[in-house]
Amino acid sequence: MKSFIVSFLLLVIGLTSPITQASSIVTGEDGYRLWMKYDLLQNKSLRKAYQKQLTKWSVVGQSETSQIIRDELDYALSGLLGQSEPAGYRSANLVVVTGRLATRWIPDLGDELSKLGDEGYIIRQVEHNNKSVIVVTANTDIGALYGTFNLLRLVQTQTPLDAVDISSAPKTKVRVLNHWDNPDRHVERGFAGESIWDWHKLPHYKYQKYTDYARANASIGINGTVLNNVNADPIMLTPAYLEKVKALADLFRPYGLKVYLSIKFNSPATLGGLKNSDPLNPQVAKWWDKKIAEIYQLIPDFGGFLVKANSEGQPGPGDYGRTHAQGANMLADALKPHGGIVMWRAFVYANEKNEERSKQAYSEFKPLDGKFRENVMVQVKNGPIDFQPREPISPLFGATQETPMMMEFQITMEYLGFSTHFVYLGPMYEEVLKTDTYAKGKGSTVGKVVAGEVYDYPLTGMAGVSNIGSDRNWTGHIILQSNWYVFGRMAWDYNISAEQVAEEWTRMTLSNKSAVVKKVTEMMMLSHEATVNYMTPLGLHHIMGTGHHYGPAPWVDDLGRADWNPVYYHRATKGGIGFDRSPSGVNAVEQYFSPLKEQLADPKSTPEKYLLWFHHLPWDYKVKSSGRTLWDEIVHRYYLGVDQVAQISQSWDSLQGQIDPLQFKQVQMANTIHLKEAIWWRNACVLYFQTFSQRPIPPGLDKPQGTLDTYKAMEFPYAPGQGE
Ligand code: BDP
Repeated sequence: MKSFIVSFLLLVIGLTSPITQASSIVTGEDGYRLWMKYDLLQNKSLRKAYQKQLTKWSVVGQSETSQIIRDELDYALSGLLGQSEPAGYRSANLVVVTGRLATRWIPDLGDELSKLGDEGYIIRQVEHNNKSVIVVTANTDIGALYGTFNLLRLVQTQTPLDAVDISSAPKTKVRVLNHWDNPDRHVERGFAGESIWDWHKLPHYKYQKYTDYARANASIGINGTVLNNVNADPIMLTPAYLEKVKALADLFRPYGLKVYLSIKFNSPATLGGLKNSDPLNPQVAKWWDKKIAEIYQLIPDFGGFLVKANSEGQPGPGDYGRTHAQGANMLADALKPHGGIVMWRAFVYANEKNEERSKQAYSEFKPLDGKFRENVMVQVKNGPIDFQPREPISPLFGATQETPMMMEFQITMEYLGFSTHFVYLGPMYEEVLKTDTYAKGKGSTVGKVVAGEVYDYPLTGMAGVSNIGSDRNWTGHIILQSNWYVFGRMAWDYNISAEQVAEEWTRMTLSNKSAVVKKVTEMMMLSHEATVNYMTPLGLHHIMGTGHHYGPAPWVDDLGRADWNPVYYHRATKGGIGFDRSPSGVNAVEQYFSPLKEQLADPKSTPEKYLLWFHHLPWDYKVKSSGRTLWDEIVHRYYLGVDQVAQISQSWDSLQGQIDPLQFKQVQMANTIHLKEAIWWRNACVLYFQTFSQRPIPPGLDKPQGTLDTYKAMEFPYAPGQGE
């Protein structure tokens, strides 16, 4: 009887339980492992070849970094090849060795290594004692770590190693992520959860994620991290927080990752109780001296400071009538004896200046060339305004012979669809880095300027505003991991192509099947252009929603500052659209070198992608590439953008069953949002601009759904990532 009751109850529970079909337990790739998956290689013949070449390995060295290399090799090779055997250096087929000892395997090494500097490396197949050995060597253990990651990348992407011979050294010295993370874990412009730094639990509680973060950065050559927001909270410089910073620095050190902090310029007054924070006040300089000594006491290899000053309400030397150079130099002098640097941001603009916003950074910093100390870099955003989906280059690149311009890219997608739009930023970074400034004649590309190859800068660097958060998959969207990845790869080598990086990232993260690699690479390469098309085609810019920057709001005209309003930027009237920055307008083109200056001065020679950035043109203006009127062309591009997103989404759907189901589903869900939002962008913008153009939607295109009023009425008080 008892067993009958039990069976009956079980039956009832079974019938009412929703778990009837597929299991609710899902395992698979959730994105945590990033591009360091190391799953067993499916290509058997290659796997066999690698097993012969790599299974028996030896890492010569005793440092913490050497141990990290051992751990990584063991973990990676066991995974990729199903075999890993630490061996003595005599019997090993793979040897990782630092410094002159390498001549034991490469007797004719000469000064090859010394030319590669502190971070470069060589990976070479040699004959040694009648057997083939692969040698990874560098001047330092960190260089050897980078080399090891490169070797693993070759295996992960199934590149044969026979006769491998690679020498590589970074083209820029400082390759840093900028975290816009606040002490309360809110990330300004962050769309992947909270800050990964749990300040409250530091210094004692150290998540494994911190170590994995350092590993991931080392794997792509990133060698620094600015832990906190440029809109800095002075609390970061208090003793309690410096202990927390130290805990992270200690974890990151063996991965070659230096720690930097953003500082608030008025800290001497707010934290130190001084009367002011004037950089020429000796008390102020003294306060910084002491504070900096305190930091180095805790963190002997501390990197230095990132400073946002006199920008968007932040305090700065201008508050005391001093220049940016005077402010930066005061900090640089205090950091110098410890080896620290200052990254001083050029993102400054003010309403009161009576100069068009896109021109202000140049006007402010160009005259200061030569006035900065040797341990200062000026960190400038890639475009003259502000991380728009597409901008021409900032005219500051190439304009300063003595002051290093450091590149600042945004990796997080503040203006590009947050973390639900499928946008690979490689093509955008490449477009910027390969643009010719003509600073010293043809071929003076932005990449070369930044790398100190046009002018011999004492310091060089690239910064990327991080898209990392507490989300399990780090970046909120699997595909957006590739933006962290490509930033690192291009900071190391500005010459590398976005396509090559897309392909290698796909192989490491999604699949090595060539059909999948081809498809995903194509989607990635299309994605940035698609986004520009449905958001801001033909050089339109800054027409996003107020404050949060989510979605379209080209109609906004009531913000406190003229240059915060979308209408300031697109200037649509019944007569036409676009911003006249040519000599007949605000003449922003004068800040560029010839022949770029002349090219951009004339709508006929301006690349169409920047047309409305530099020119105000009538709606009937004939667009060269298509022969359409400007109005028709704008509308066509908005529609094209949506079609391209639909194409990406369908293409992704066709991969079902060919990649991990969890990865597949995450991206598929995001694609649904992406398409919906692309349509929203298109409809809202086309309807709005139509009120000026008063022209019909060109034949062959559907009428946009909805009414302008409904789009205008949309509000998003809780959109993620908002600023202060
Ligand atoms: C803007 C962001 C703002 C940042 C600012 C900056 O909206 O949150 O503080 O850039 O770079 O694009 O300082």
